[in-house]
Amino acid sequence: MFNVILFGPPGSGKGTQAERLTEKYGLIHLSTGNLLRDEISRHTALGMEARLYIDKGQLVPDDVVIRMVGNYFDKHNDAKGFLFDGFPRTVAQARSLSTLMQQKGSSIGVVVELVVSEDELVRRLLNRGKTSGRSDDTNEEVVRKRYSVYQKETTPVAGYYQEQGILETVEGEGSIDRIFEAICQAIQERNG
Ligand code: B4P
Repeated sequence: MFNVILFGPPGSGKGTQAERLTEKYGLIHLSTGNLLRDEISRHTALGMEARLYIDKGQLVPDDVVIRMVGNYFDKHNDAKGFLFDGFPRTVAQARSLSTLMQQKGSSIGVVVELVVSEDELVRRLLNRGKTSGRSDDTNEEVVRKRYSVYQKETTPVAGYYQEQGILETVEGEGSIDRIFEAICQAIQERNG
């Protein structure tokens, strides 16, 4: 089992690259953002709770996200590997993921961090907001709040994986194809 984490700020292209990577490597795509939006569209209790946070640009509480990820794992026992997109977003989530991996007798092979400037992120997300129907992409204040939450709560996760020696950094600005190639190279170096 080879597991990859795609890491980076909101709008850095995690979702965009994840689609291609899962196809190329036959991994199961675990996007907590997609799972939460699915819960919201089905009007579940979890979705209703999550929406309160997402609409304000805040993170959904760790216990809610971790439970949801655990359930998703249970449904994919035969996976040959996972691509984590947008998870973990806090050090508490990273520690829970380590425990879940140990229980499966597995580990994270590589964490690929996409680096993009704040101005480019805001531009991309507001642009997506014109067509996506995503309420968290239409308001510049909410978009900037997401970035400040990322800096405060999520960037320490990079340090957590740096200490484990599995963090790779990729320039996330430029063509989608070129960024994809750079990510594949980082994965292949670790997956021999
Ligand atoms: P997510 O769904 O994870 O989404 P994201 O961070 O906004 O976007 P992503 O980085 O995937 O960008 P994308 O490829 O789409 O999170 C949404 C919310 O859910 C969070 O704010 C939070 O509230 C909640 N949440 C999710 N996971 C959570 C967790 N683990 N814990 C707590 N809360 C959680 O790209 C963005 C745009 O850029 C697209 O329009 C794309 O076309 C464009 N783009 C991509 N690559 C480009 C390139 N190279 N050049 C130009 N444009 C590009």
